[in-house]
Order: sequence, then structure tokens, then C-alpha cells
Amino acid sequence: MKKKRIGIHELYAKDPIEADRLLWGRESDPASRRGFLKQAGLAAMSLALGSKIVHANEMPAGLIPTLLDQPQSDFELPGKHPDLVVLNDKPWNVETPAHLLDDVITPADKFFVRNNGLVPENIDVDTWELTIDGESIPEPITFSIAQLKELFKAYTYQLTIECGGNGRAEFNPPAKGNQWSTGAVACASWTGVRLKDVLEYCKVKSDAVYIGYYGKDLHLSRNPQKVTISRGVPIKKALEDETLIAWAMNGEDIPVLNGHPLRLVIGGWPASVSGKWLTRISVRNIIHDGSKMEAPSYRVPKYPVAPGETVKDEDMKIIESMPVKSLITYPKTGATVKKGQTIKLRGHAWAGDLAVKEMHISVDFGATWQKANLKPAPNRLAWQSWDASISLKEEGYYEVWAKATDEKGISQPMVVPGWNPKGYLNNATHRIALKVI
Ligand SMILES: Nc1nc2c(c(=O)[nH]1)N[C@H]1C(S)=C(S)[C@@H](COP(=O)(O)O)O[C@H]1N2
Ligand SMILES: [Mo]
Repeated sequence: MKKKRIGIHELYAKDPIEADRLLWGRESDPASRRGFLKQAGLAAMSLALGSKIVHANEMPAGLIPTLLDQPQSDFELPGKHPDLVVLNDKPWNVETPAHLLDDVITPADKFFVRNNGLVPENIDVDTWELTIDGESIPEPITFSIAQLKELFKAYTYQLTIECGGNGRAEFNPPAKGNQWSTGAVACASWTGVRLKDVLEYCKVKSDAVYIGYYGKDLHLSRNPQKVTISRGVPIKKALEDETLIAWAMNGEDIPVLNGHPLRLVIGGWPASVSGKWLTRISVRNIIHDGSKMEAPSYRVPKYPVAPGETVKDEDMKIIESMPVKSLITYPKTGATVKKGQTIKLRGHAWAGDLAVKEMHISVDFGATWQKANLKPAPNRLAWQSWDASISLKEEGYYEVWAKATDEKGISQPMVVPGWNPKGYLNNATHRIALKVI
């Protein structure tokens, strides 16, 4: 059946409780299902789940069983898998359920979408231009896509990009913005030229501090003077081998929603630095001051703050490398398995600029952990696949939790980490539900 398409803004304006129910399967009034579940006893939770919670004595108080807390939407986006979850359609913001991220290389139709403005219309590959300018470039130079392909060697890398706000939905008090659960992350195979080769050709000066991108997407106001988003990275990150100006995802044109015909791809950092519909890169002799570089956008407090606290702009710092994180991509949450059956779990783990060193899983709410097999990355800044076998001894409700540890020994927290005003960098352990019969 074709899903209906309605603007979630319209829906929220009309009926916020219904909008919340559609998106989250829960109600937003004070007597909400979520609020109720937080207070609920084990008996009530078991009733809602339809089975007994095994290891209930290990379950932290106030924990909502993950099976009762899944996002869902009734909307569908053209070109994307029908089971992706549309959080917003003006602009498009669409996340991927964990079980659809099972591929080592994320297929185009399962790649999440995070737009700040409107997708550019009438894209023409043949006349598309990229200009390199800024204080640290002696003379601006403009390239066509054909020239980029001709002048520079092409490279292909698998690169993980994750929205800085992935996981925002779990923060309490809630942070405004797209209520991503776990699905604003992907790792595709990207082909393009190295930004460093292009900047070298343009004779980048030694006083370069930062790069900033500009894209062709229109501001939501449709005012062409307004820039939707123009972010960037320090020159050191820009000059890494894996920083690409890409024209292909998985060997094909990049999907229009993901930046066709040209985009920056900067793995390991918040995906907001990977500029889509790329038309210009400015090499700056100051920290780039484009739209959404200013506080509080894509910034977190310099020191830990209490949930709900107001943080001054000058006490915020720009997010750089993303924290260690992982997903369980198989089985799908809610799956039914047989008592004693061997279940093969799969997933991926990533840690920003770092490698992931170890992967652990728990079936008893984190009381004990079992080591998983972890593969090395195919190249730097690509996620690493992992697998593990478990067998569950009792009938009832189980949760599988996954925890990655990076090469510096830092692990994912089991609860939502450091509250921050904009709800960035939630790298809490991923949880799936299994029912044993
Ligand atoms: N031009 C442009 N580039 C952009 C954005 C945008 O709105 N416009 N969104 C950024 C953000 S916040 C994210 S998380 C990623 C999302 O990339 P995707 O839509 O391909 O998943 O693109 C980044 N690049
Ligand atoms: Mo983002």
C-alpha cells in the first residue's frame, strides 16, 4: 500500500498529539505512554510487551523497553526505501531504521537525508561549476566537473558520515530539532578527487586556517540571498587523503537528495561539514564564519552542564571528530527467536577519526558483556563490521545491547551522555529487543 505524504509541520500545527503518535508511536501529553512506561512496574511493561522480561532484576529503574519506544512514520520519500522514517518534509529529514543499515556499504536508497533548505531545481551536470576562492587562495579558480575529472586522480573510499544530532530524541529535557533516533548515519563508497590535490593546484597559501563550503540549495524562505548552511573544517582535516570532492556514491551518480552532482565528503566528523550540491569552497585565513558555524549550531558546552542549563555562546566549542558508536543491524528489533537457538548478530562500529578497537554485546542489561568479532576498516574513516553469536536460555523478553570501544580505550556509555542544549553527540549503546519463545 502506498503511504500517504503529509507535511509533518502541518500535522504538528493541527494536532501535535497525533503527530507525535504517528512519528513515535507515543503521545506527547503528560499522561503519555512514554511517561507512563517510565513509572510502570515490571508487570505492566511485560503486559505491554506481551512477554516476561528475562534478566528483569538487572534492568535499570526507569528504563523503557526499547521495543515500546520505536520511531515510525506514515510518510514516504521518492527514491528512498519505503521503510525509512520521515521526520520532516520541509526540509526533508529522513532516517534509516537500524536493520536497514545491515549492508557493509549503505545503498543509496537507504542513505539518510538531512536537508536544511530546499533541494536545488534544474541541476545540469554539464554546466555545474566549482569555484575555489578565499583569503588563502591567490586567484579564484573555477572548474567544471569534467575538468575536475581530467586534472586530478580519482579515489574511492568508504566513508562514515553521521549527523551531529543523531540520537537527539533521547535527550531529556528534549532538545529542539529533528528527533533522530539512531538512523542519521551511513557508510557509502564515495568516488571523487582529493580536496588536497585541488587546493594544491590552486596554490593554497600557508596562512590557510579553515575551509568553508557553499552549496546550491535554496534557503527555506526561497530568498536567494540567504545561505542555508555553509560549514567547514580546519585546514588539517581538509588536507587529509580521504577528504573528497565526490561525484559518485557506490559507483553511480549521487542521489539528488544527497547532493548530486557534487559534494564534499569528510568522514568521521559531523556530517554537516560534508557540503552537498557543492558550488564553492573558500579557503579562509580565519575560522570559517559561514551560516551555522556560529554558536550554538553544531557546538557543545566546553564543560559538563546540568540537563536544561543555559549555556553562553562563548562557552560552546565546535564539534570535531565524532565519538565512538555502534549499531546492531541484524536481527531487526522485535524479532522472535527460539529458546536455545544460536543467533548470529551483526552490526557496524565507528569512532570518528579513530579506529574501533573492541566490540562487546550484552543480553542482561549490561550486567555482563561478551566480546564480538570486529573486522578492520577497509580504509580509514569507514565503519567496521562486527558479528557475534548468542543463545538465549529462557522464554521471554530480552534486550541486546552493543558497546564499542575506540583505540584510545573510550567506550560508549550505557545511558545518554552529556546533556547539551542542541542535543548533539548521543552515542549511548544501541539496544534491540528479542522475544524468545
Ligand atoms: N548544501 C548543503 N549541504 C549539507 C546540508 C544542507 O542542508 N545543505 N546538510 C548537512 C547536514 S546537517 C548533514 S547531517 C549532511 C547530511 O547528508 P545526507 O543528506 O547526504 O545524509 O549533509 C550536510 N550537508
Ligand atoms: Mo546534520
